[in-house]
Amino acid sequence: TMTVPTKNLALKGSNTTTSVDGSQSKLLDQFGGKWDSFAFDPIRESQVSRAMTRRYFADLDTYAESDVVIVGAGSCGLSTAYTLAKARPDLKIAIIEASVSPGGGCWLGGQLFSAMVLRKPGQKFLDEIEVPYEDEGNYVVVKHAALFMSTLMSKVLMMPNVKLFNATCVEDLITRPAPELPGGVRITGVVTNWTLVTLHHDDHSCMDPNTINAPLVISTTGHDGPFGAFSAKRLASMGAITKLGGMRGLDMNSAEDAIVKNSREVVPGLIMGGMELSELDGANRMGPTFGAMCLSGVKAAEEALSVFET
Ligand code: AHZ
Repeated sequence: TMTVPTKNLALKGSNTTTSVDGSQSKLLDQFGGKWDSFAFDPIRESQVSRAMTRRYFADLDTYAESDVVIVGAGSCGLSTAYTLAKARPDLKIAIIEASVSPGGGCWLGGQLFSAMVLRKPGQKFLDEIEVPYEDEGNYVVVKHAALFMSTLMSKVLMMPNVKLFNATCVEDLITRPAPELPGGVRITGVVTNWTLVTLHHDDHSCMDPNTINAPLVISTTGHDGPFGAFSAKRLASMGAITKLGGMRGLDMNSAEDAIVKNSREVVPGLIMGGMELSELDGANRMGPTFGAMCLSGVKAAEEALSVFET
């Protein structure tokens, strides 16, 4: 049972926590019963360093050849990761997120308000990840957008076949010539760097990147902005697509349907989802309704599943 600390906690010399129903907490017993004699297990600093570096570099080694790279850990990217990793626990999925904190624009609702709106049937994704909501008829409301994002993120991070590399930027795509295919190239992985390095290519020389090979890249980098629409813009600049459509104005009804329906493999080896698609296709934006981001993720994952089935 959860213990709610009362004023007793603040009483000097008190070693017990009283819950609302008056029962004594067992929590302190687990920590030795007395704060005066409390001590953590001893450690040498190098153990901490090695615990982190060994795992990080083992992960870099493991995921240098991935089955899928998801670029961007916003609401669409993480919905994609959840759906795909759950359906195919055998696939090795790397998520590359430029920001230190994953989640993209999904920590708050509209105009930085807390509540998050999803139009139906977006609530089915909330049911799947067990996020509670208020049912308002044609739409549902999650009491805090951060509840949605933190729940989704924790479910994805707990999956053994997923590794999130945050503070890491995709700064190019790996390509192979494919003259027989539309666009003439196949995407076969991503070029990465620590974001702090990416931000300083102009004032430092010789900071070459790293790479991840993967037969499938799923790009969900959001609409244009400091890092947004990365793959759409790069595909245009390398001539793999003829032009960028450019995101249109806000129209919730048409925008959400279009983003979900059009989440697809846009060039061989690269699936695109979420608001990045609006820049590619010239689709409307939807503003602060998030059902399309979840279901675009489901559609992108489904497209990925069909790639692995063929
Ligand atoms: O940091 C970016 C963010 O977390 C990350 N990202 C962008 N470029 C990257 C790169 N390498 C690695 N080159 C990169 N990571 O991608 C994430 C995109 O998340 P987002 O929340 O911006 O996009 P989304 O499509 O998942 O969700 C869009 C949410 C919006 S915007 C909108 C509107 O403006 O009308 N409405 C909704 C629902």
